Amino acid sequence: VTAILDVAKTAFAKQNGAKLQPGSGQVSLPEDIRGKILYDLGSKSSSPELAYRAAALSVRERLIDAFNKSQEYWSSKDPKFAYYLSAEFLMGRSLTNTVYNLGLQGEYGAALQELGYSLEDLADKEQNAALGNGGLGRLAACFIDSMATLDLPGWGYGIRYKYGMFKQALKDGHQKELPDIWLTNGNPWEIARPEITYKVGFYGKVDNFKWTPAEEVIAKAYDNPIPGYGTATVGNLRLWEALPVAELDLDKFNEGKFAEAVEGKRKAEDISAVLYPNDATEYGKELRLKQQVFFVSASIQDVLARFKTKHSDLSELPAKAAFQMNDTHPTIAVAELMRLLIDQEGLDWDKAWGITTKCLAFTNHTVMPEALEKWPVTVMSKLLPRHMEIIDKIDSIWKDSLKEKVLSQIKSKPAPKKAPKAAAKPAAKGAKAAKEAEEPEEDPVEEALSKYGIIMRNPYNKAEKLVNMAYLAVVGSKAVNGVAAIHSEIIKETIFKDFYELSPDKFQNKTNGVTPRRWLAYCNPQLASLITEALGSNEWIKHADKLQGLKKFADDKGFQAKWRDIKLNNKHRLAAKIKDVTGIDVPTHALYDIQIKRIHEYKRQHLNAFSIIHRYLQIKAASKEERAKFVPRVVVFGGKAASAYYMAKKMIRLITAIGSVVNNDPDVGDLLKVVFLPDYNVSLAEVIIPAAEVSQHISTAGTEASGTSNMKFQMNGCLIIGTMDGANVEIADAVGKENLFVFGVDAKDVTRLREERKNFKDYDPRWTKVMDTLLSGKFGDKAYFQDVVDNVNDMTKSNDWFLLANDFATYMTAQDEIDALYKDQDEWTRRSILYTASSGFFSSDRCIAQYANEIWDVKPVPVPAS
Ligand code: GL2
Repeated sequence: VTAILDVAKTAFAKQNGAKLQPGSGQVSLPEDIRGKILYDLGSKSSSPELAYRAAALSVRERLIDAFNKSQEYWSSKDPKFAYYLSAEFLMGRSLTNTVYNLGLQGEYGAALQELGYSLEDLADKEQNAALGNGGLGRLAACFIDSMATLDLPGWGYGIRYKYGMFKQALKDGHQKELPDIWLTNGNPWEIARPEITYKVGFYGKVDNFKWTPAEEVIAKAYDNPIPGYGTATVGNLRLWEALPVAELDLDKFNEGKFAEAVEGKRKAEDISAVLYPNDATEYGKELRLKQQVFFVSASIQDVLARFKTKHSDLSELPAKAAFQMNDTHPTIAVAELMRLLIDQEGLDWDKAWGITTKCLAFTNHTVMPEALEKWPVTVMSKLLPRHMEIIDKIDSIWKDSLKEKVLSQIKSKPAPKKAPKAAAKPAAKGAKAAKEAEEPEEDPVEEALSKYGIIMRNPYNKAEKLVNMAYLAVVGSKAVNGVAAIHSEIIKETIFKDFYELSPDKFQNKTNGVTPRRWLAYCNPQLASLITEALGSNEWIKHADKLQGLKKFADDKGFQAKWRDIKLNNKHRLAAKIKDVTGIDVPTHALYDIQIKRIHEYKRQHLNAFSIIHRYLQIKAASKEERAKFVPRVVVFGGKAASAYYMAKKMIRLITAIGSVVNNDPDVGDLLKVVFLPDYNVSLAEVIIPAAEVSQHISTAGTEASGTSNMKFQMNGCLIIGTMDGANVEIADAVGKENLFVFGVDAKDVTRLREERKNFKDYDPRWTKVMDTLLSGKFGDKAYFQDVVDNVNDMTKSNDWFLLANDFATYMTAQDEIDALYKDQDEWTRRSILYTASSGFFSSDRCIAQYANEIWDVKPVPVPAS
């Protein structure tokens, strides 16, 4: 059949000049691209935009050929698949990544040159696919790259948002959000699958376990082929678009009510319209829950449909499918898989539960309480009545199973001297205690069980009940993991303590990783060539542990000089970008100091900003001779603030306000520049990271689950100033702690310090000066910055929750160490080489191999190269 198809394809191609297959010898690549401009895009003339689209369409054909082969091969072998369920996939651009992963850079580079373009210039014309907020979404993108590269049968499943992460502009130094209209020119990297659709229901009634939804939408599939590197394997990211069951309400239409006639369509399409722009912060909107069940239901239905084409016994499902739930966002999967197995497949409860708890696994990505989703029972019951019924039953069976244990615990405890109620609430005082004493006494067993409850009381409003999605996930999963060693320990001691004590074996760690393709080989091509030359091969791109081989060059002066030259070239590229975007001239001989990540109080961009104020004051106070000794710095910030996050938005304004003063002060000149690069995204990161010399990862210890940009900076030989938080701890282990600029309190001390700080008065004089300067109006509107200062400096208004004042002194010491070390360029470069050399562990290939072996039990199935 394939042979016949090939003959037919060639015959067809011969009659249709422009449709000839590139790479088959039938047509040259430049002709193919020209043909695409003419026939697919309908233009007789070319432009960089058209050339990008034509080149992408041309690459797409190669990609689809390889994709079809891979998927057919896997289907014929029927191995176990991993399904990565994620509300976010922050893919960025695809052209360079696809061309390089397929090994076509030579061919396409030459063809485009013949047409008068370069691959790099055209790559710049592509829209970023920004279907994610930050680290969590980008991690998902790195993971599917690694799955394909490691030949692991697996797909990503998510939502095809019409509008991705908002675009950020600056207006008078304030963040302004603009819609991300990324699909206007079409998306050459996706394949629409109108034949693959599923229905997803909402609302309605449950009668004797039978759910009749009041509203239904269609989920339509779009496949995004994911090419592996150095392999024939091409994986898949299947994203769902929400569509109405019926385009029009004909009755309304006939009545002339045209707006009402399309109301249902609009409501359905709303589900996949926008990505919620919240990163590790509050969600809580009903539409968000709709989005979650929408993509989870479609994905599980899809997996079951494929499974059933080959198997009839559903108890084999765990041998064929592993679902990884990326944070709480897809955890409704626990109830949805149960529902499908029971209501649609006719399984009994116990059998369905056995299958569900063998198929699902859960990753926690944050301990921020506001990001651990909890849905009001009222919302869940209304939107998903059958799911709520199932969750109720899971909760009660779960708690029943713990009753005996709890009873024996109660019996083994000495009997309380006072009434049990009073003993259980030692903190209650005065009127509050009196009110509580009036409340009916709770059964002690029930009370002891309540800490395990998937359904819980809202601690701020006892009348309200909530579904704790993280607990649902823990109970419904075979494995639970954190994303860095310290984070995985913290979740066992804090948010999941009671669950960990019940089943310690369920808890694992999977330290995050990033793909060395995008984040070193492709974004830093000169460094990649130098590394390949030094190591004698480019195997490190697939086996990042081979980067270790660079260690022996760390002291080699010749190698150091080449290493530095490349950094300087990358700094020139970034300086040009800064000039282009902001109009600010930055010197390339200065130290490039970068902090790029979502703007958040816990990430403490304001701590960085305060240290810049201190530096500025020092420069101002210095004599001419003293000024000559300063190490010039360019401090670059990038990151978006959630649109409703008041303080984060003020932090942006703080940075831009400092920049406008510092950058225009003739006393300062080239000694200090402060840049806020608007609209931070994946492509911008690809320019910034290779140019960075020091990067800041300065979260309050215990708050950043892992961080992943720290790994990207490390790979690119950028030194790190950071707290002992998230993956910084493991980076310090790998590089040698003495080679990082470490400061700040340890995570174990944070709770105590937060308590003690209520009486804190012991401010560092440099800190006080910074606060005073800010409140003097030096950086503009002092009233505007009053609450920024109050938040960290006024213990009567706030207790400096993120411990900025506390960590300021050690932070300044670390900053001084940076300046001192930069004067010794040989030592600086030696460290830089060591960073890259020790970054192999932080490859997402290592991380995904661990998921595959230790959680999914999915084995590589390499697709034969044809
Ligand atoms: C995050 C964490 O904040 C971040 O530290 C971590 O690196 C990533 C990936 O594991 O996950 N959690 C979260 O909710 N977002 C993150 O980026 N948005």
